[in-house]
Amino acid sequence: MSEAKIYDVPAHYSAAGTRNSPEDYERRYAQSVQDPDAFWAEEGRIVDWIKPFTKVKDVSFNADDLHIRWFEDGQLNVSANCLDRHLAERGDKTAIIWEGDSPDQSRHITFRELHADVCRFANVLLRKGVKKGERVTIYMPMIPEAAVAMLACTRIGAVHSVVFGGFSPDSLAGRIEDCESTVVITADEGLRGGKSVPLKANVDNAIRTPGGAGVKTVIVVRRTGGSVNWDGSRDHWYHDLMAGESAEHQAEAMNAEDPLFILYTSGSTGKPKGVLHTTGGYLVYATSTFANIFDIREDDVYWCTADVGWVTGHSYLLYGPLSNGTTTLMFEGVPQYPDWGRIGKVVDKHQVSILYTAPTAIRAIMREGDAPTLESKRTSLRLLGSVGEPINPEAWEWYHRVVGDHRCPIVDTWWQTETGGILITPLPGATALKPGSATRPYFGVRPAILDNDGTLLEGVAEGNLVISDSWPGQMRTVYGDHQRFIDTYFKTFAGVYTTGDGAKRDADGYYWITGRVDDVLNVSGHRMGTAEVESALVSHDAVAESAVVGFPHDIKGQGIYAYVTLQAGVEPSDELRKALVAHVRREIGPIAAPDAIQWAPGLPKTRSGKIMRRILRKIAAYEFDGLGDTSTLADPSVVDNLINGRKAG
Ligand code: 6R9
Repeated sequence: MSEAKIYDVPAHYSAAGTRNSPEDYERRYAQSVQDPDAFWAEEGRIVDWIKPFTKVKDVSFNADDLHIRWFEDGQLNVSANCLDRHLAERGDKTAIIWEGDSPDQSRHITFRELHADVCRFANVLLRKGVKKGERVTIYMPMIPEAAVAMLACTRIGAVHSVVFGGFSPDSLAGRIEDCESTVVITADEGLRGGKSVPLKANVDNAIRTPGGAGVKTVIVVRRTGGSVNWDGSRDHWYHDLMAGESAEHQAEAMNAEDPLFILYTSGSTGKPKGVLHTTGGYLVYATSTFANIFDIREDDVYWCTADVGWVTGHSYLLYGPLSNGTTTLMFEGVPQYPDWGRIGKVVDKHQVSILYTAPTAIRAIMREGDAPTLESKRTSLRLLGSVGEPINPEAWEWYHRVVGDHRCPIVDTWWQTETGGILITPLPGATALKPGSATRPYFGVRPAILDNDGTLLEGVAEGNLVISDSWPGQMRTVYGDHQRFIDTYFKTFAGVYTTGDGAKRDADGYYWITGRVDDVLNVSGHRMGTAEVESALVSHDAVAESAVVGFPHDIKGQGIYAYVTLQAGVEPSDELRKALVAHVRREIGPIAAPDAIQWAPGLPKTRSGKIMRRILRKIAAYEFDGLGDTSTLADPSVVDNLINGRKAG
């Protein structure tokens, strides 16, 4: 990040319709942190309240008296905000564009149609005995019925727990058990890249384990028509239940601090945590951030590629867009099917104006060269977004140059499952961009950098990223384990929310996320972000992707171990290995030169695309036992491959 290139706000972008200018940002940001009550009192009105709030914020980050409450005496309903309030003005507007796995399948669903289906399904759930506050597990592919199920839960005040369709029966059972849900909503099969995913069979298997034993009702959407086992006492077809139901339902008035959903996420230790979000603060935050960060306009077609099983699929595929009355595109498939040009082709087909995706997808597409992407025009795009991991400048530049045709600003949005919405991000029209930097805090967000002793660092600094005060979208507890919530986020440093990420702040006040703090290396007493070394490696022409971990080193304390995936068609060699070491020395400095490079045909990634560094650290350390749970990997066979490579090297 030495001499970062700066991309000013493009002239065409500061034209009419843009929500923020540089001056507006500075003024509103200052106001939002000086008087958060006033700022959020006003911003809180962007959603419809059944009973308006009179209290805005009641928060203490003190571990002995931890409490986080927003808008606590207000009442509202999330589904009513996403649907009912748009019917008068936007009833015939498309709410969801569904693009199937196969390029010849797509559907448009209007706000009115979606409203009717959600009401029907709310009535189905009530008829099945689902009560306000009860937990409902949703294990579904990327089909509109997933949105219907989620919204119907919020309509009656049931708490959804969406489990990503790629998780195994055991993982599903663990999550069902943890939140004690008795109702599961699924599909016969999912469809991704032409291959079917046996969702109903996985649910059956989950229910056979002790964890899943409490399930009484399974509602099954027919997606592929593939054959499924059936237990007539428990299983019901979605279309049968929907057929007889009324499309009228009065949304339940929920208290602002009533639970809205649980989403399980992995921590550094123990079983996954059930991150709990509540109703009012979450919705206000998702609605506000979505509108401002994506600079939303009435005719936008917005596409977030995240699965509904991840937090991005909650806040920025579903709730943020629909609450704003924005058309949201839901894609069932994968970027490489039927070919690597698919993303651009979907953009053209539906005239997408905003594309929000992950660096891992960008690198995968980039690896195939420009040609597949250039088969599409992409002239409808106005804005690009990135989320999930630090984006290396190389991928950023490619995304900007090829996908966005030099025309579209990129919002690199930093946030977490725990934060509910985006905390650090550029605002189009307001923020000059630096490739690889998530730039500046959103309104009301107070990031700070602490050293390991908890001392606050001012100005240009690098250290632990913490957030000094609450924002409405913050998680409220770990479901069923409030102590774990306090211990994980409020004990490391007193009085602040600990993110678990490291960050640098530059002379312009821009934040550069360096990766999880447990990934920061200490080489000969120098701190080194793994993301930084990776970014340097990936900036070499031969490299498609890399993952860097620390490993025990006699002299330096920690050495740098790099796993490198080469571009298609590039052969590994000792010369190339030396060239890469030299390249990193050149890019960052001798201190960053990898001590070892292992060629990696694939990296162990979770199905959401996150590299499991824990495994890579073990392999680098030559510890092949106790690699821990590899069940969440997209392709567990890459691990054996890397172990063999390590032994051979
Ligand atoms: C939204 C999401 C959270 C972790 C987070 C950080 C990494 C996410 C990032 C980013 C750098 C970005 N992360 N966005 N790092 N720049 N723009 O991904 O939530 O799955 O909970 O992951 O992802 O390390 O702590 P989640």
